[in-house]
Amino acid sequence: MRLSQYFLPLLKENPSEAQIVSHRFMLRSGMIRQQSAGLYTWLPLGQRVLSKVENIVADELNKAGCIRVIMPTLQPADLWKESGRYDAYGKEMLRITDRHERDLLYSPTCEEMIVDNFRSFVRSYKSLPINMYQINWKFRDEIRPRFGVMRGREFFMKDGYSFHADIEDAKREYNKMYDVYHKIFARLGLTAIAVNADSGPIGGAVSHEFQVIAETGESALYYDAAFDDIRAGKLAMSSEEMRKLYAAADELHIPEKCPVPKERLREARGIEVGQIFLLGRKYTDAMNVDVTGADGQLQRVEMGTYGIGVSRLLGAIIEASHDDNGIIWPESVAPFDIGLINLRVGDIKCDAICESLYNSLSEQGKEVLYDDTDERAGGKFASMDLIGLPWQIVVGPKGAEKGVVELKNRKTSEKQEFTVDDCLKILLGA
Ligand code: 5CA
Repeated sequence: MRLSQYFLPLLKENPSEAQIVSHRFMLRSGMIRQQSAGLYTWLPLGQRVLSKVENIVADELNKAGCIRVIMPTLQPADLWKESGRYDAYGKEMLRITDRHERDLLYSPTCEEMIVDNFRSFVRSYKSLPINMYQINWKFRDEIRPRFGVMRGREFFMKDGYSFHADIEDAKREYNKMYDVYHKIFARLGLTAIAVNADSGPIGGAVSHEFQVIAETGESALYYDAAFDDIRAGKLAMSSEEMRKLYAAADELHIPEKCPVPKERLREARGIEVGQIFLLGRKYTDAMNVDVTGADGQLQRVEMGTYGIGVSRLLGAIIEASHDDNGIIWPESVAPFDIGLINLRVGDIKCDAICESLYNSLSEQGKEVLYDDTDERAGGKFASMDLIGLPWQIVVGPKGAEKGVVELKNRKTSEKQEFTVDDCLKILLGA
């Protein structure tokens, strides 16, 4: 992508409404624009990252045998009246009436509709288990939308739902999702701590929230100090071992009952990037969902549900990975792999080197943002640092004379000169 032909509306000043660093950098780097409280346009740079995060989430779920669907965001109220949640959900649910005076709502989550789909097709225990998910927009009329995409009103969420013949099988899937979530967050460059949590309006007896530690997080957490060693890479543990360590959300932490001695107990704030729930029969009881069992008798279906805040994850990644100059994207989700800076557009040698790098890298499948504008050097460097691409190639007239370019690693700030060929070799991993 040539910057001169791209749409990258960067902001020079810090927007006054942004109280936390991720919100500030998302606005300044032209990723999002607020349309109204908690509603955002995803500008081109933001859209690219959102898609990459979505694809990683989908990839890991697909590998784990989950099946993708899409359900409507606008839903008939009838289903929600049947489950009893139409009234219970309260003001967070956006209610709409269509031209025929039918009650609709904008889905804040999707248990009712997936259950309705399930019961209209599945008759036998032989079809179980089934784990279906969607990645789709949700609306919750949050009383205090804030911190940008962290607490939006409309937000992008992965919501998964599993159906089982018995509770043991539902627990097995729950544990599997617990592991899959750790894999997903690791691919996004995050270490999440799974804390025991209250299941709230979604319901179910067992629930874990996946929390990314950050000072600006909205949740208070208490956990065994071992998690800090895991986060620092000093200790490796399987999810099974991690499950045995103490970790609780604020509402479930009772100091008198805490099994961890004070000196090993850590208190921190976290960003909840996902939550899983062992639902049991909450919805299948309310909506009468049975299958025929091995003995020919009808039996009630057991469920689990598994959420990930896909749009919130972008904020969490930035909170975890930035410096004073801007975002530092992990390679897995960076909007482009490489920023190519031409310091003297119009100079024959600079232009030729840039064109050749741009073409060679693009042909090899690398995503390159080529700054071919005539902005001054300082501005180009600042913009590239702000948007946080993992690599920058700087092509200036002096180097171009000798056929060398400078390669900068955004994360380490390390800069080194290379011939054009060596630079290509490094970036293409040859
Ligand atoms: N049906 C269940 C599982 S899919 C469910 O809705 N779970 S949830 O309520 O915990 O939401 C799933 C995830 O969505 C949360 O863990 C959080 O990361 C994200 N989320 C929830 N509310 C918001 C919001 N207002 N803005 C951004 N992300 C949100």
